[in-house]
Amino acid sequence: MRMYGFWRSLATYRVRVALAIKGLEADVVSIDLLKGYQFNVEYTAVNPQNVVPALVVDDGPPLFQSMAILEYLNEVYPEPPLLPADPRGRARVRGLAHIVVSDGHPLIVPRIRGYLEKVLHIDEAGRNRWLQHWSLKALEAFEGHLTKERTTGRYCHGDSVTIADICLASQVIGARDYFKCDVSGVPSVMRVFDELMKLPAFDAALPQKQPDAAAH
Ligand SMILES: N[C@@H](CCC(=O)N[C@@H](CS)C(=O)NCC(=O)O)C(=O)O
Repeated sequence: MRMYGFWRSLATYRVRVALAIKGLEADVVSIDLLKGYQFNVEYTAVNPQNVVPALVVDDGPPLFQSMAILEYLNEVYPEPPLLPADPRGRARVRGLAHIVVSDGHPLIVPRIRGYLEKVLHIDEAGRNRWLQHWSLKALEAFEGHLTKERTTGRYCHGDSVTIADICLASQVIGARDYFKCDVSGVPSVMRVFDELMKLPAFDAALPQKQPDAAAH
């Protein structure tokens, strides 16, 4: 396998964790988002959306969108499962995951930050308010589910790691480490996050532990 990604990318983090949980290795091609290399013509041929990650698994076109990649990996490499066995459980886990992947994360990606700065001319303080606000909103929604639903366990859904945990971890890294949000208001989220960080797959995948982080 070959993964196009970037150390700081939260969507890439999600795929790194899933690969590690499944015991898979991929050669990594680093696409430097800070230098705008996602817009290079070579990378546009890989992913016309100009975002990472993309995963090459065979002779066909690369897989794209982290959620779709996680689902693919889970289907082709079923052990250990990243989704519950029951339809209702799967719906909950996917719902939690989409709080991050569909609603929270899209508001803080580089192209949105660039638009706020260069097109709307919002100053740095205003942009930081935006990033913190939307990062926390997603975590607060997660918190609401984790505290009120009895299927919450050691992790987001029971005592097995699921796709929801992978997405939650990526969102916490963005909120806490990148945008310096005060995460004291989401204690259940942070309890699960701390549990996840005890697992090598989550810890080894952390952005600052990637080889391409060294150059920055
Ligand atoms: N929904 C996509 C998001 C992909 C995405 O936006 N990736 C970011 C890095 S985390 C990126 O490459 N951004 C480039 C840009 O915004 O210009 C996924 O989950 O794969």
